[in-house]
Amino acid sequence: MNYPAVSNESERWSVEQVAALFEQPFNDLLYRAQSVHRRHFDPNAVQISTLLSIKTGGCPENCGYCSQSAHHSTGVAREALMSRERVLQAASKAQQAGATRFCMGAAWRGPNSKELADVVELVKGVRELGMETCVTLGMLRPGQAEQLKEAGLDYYNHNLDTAPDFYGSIVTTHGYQDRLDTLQRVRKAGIKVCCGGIIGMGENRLQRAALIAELAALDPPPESVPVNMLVPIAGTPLADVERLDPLEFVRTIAVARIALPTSVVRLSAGRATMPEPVQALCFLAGANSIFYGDRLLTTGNPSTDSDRALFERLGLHPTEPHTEPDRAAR
Ligand code: SAM
Ligand code: DTB
Ligand code: SF4
Repeated sequence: MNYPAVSNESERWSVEQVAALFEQPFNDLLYRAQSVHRRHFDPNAVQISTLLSIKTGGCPENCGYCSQSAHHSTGVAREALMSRERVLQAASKAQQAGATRFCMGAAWRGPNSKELADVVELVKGVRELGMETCVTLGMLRPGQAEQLKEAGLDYYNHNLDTAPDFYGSIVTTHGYQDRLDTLQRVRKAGIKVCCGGIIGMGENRLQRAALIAELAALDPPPESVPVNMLVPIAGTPLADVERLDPLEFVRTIAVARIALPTSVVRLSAGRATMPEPVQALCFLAGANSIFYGDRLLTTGNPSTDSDRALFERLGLHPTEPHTEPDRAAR
């Protein structure tokens, strides 16, 4: 088989090399992705995270896909930061249902000092339950990531979302470099990076390749890479964008797996409307994490019962918490 290869997996991928992966016949691409996957991971283990929107709506940013932007009329009401008690209740429920990581999302451009102090307390509380912690709070100012690290935060989620040359068509209130700056602050503070994107926003294949090349060029690459299928939200500029072929989504997962061989790739938003055979192909393509629980932030997700049944049918089992592939063993 003729692979357009970066043979040494730790070499940097160019956009053209990533694009060449997309052009492979589907079977060749999935075979290669599954082979890479098996070199680094238990092929039947899937990491399970539960999401909670701790501060919903009224966001000053204008991300074109987002139900929570104050620039769009989506019917999502603006709420205050959730109380510690409610957050810990939700975390505990998620833990009992089988989640090992609790991800808290806030619709902020970035937190102010009071808001960050409140989140620090939430992180401490969730850690005390014995769960891994992740937060996504928007852009961080110098010093803020260090406070989160001090609280024991495991992961910070901050997505690049799409290709650099498409980002300006999706959001204009902040830029790609702002995202990279926050990612660097998170990395420097010693917090693990969760960074991915959204597929199906009207980008072309080359732009999907450029997103993956950007993610793979982060040094080191993100430990966790969420790949979201756009959930179209009525009232947003992207509500009526043409739906992406699900097989192109599977290809994107496979390409991410090959270009990011030691990252955990999460099959993220979009599962609520994704047929289970397509989800199974995503796992075959190298996805090894999901959001679990009947809600994402403001939209639905498959029920825990249906996910348990799917795992059973596919012979999948949850990953032990705090286990990661050996990144030195490439
Ligand atoms: N405000 C913070 C930020 O932008 O980083 C955190 C919350 S934001 C909702 C987190 C991520 O959710 C976005 O970067 C995007 O990748 C994803 N997301 C939001 N709305 C989505 C949608 N409608 N469909 C798919 N993914 C979405
Ligand atoms: C990520 O990449 N996907 C999650 C999480 N990080 C914060 C959010 C998905 C949101 C889907 C739309 C919603 O429920 O509002
Ligand atoms: Fe939505 Fe985050 Fe953009 Fe705000 S910054 S509009 S919450 S994606």
